[in-house]
Amino acid sequence: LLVNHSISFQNLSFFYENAEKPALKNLNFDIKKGSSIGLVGSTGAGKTTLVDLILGLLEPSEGEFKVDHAIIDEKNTRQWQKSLGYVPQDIYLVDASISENIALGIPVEKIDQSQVEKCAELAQVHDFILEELAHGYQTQVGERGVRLSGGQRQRIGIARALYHDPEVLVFDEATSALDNVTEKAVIEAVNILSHKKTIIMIAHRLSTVKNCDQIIYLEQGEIIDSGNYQELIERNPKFRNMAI
Ligand code: DGT
Ligand code: MG
Repeated sequence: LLVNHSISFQNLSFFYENAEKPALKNLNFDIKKGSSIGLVGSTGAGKTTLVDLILGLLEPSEGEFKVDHAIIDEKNTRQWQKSLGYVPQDIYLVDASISENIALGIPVEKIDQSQVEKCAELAQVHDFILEELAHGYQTQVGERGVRLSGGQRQRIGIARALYHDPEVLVFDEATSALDNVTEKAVIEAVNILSHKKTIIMIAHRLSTVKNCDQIIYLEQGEIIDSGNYQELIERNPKFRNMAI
């Protein structure tokens, strides 16, 4: 159970309470272990709702969400969540050191500092921590510490998701506050890991998902097209417009 971590959605729909329209409508697709998938679509298309289903925070209203052919339910949700690394749209920093924020939930004496720094390097935030923060990894952040910018917080969030070396990485607009050069470096670093990890990347910007094996294009809760970047650019005028 939950060994290969291949994900599948079968006739999946989701309705929020009291909503007139479904937030997701009859989705069918598979994500193979070790592949990278991009989810794109305009605001309100249903991207975060889909991520919340993958994370086991929401249950399908209709149809099925399966991992390795098993429906994710109360019995296996926690087991599934342990294999996930998630970077939300907004990163929450606790009042603690940078190291504690990256190794979130680990008691200070058990933090693997070399793993913290390795993950910070992949997330392109290691140099910033060493060069710009007075006490490096021991600098206090959060409400009572140093204030970090949106892009700095995002990179801490990415390092945090990498710390536990998860099988599956889920990025919800996780690089939206980064400049193009930094975003490209983060994505390249993450793609190096992707031969063994499954990567699910949500984005507004097409450049973020350009190198994904498969891109799913959502509009008003429905998949209106899917394929790799080149295929979609060639056949889908709406997708082409997003690229401009
Ligand atoms: P974004 O983050 O602005 O790019 O938009 P998405 O693609 O992440 O959209 P999402 O999944 O947040 O919303 C999809 C639809 O569901 C949209 O019509 C708003 C609606 N919706 C989202 N969250 C809730 C909620 O908690 N309650 C209700 N009633 N509707 C919600
Ligand atoms: Mg969203």
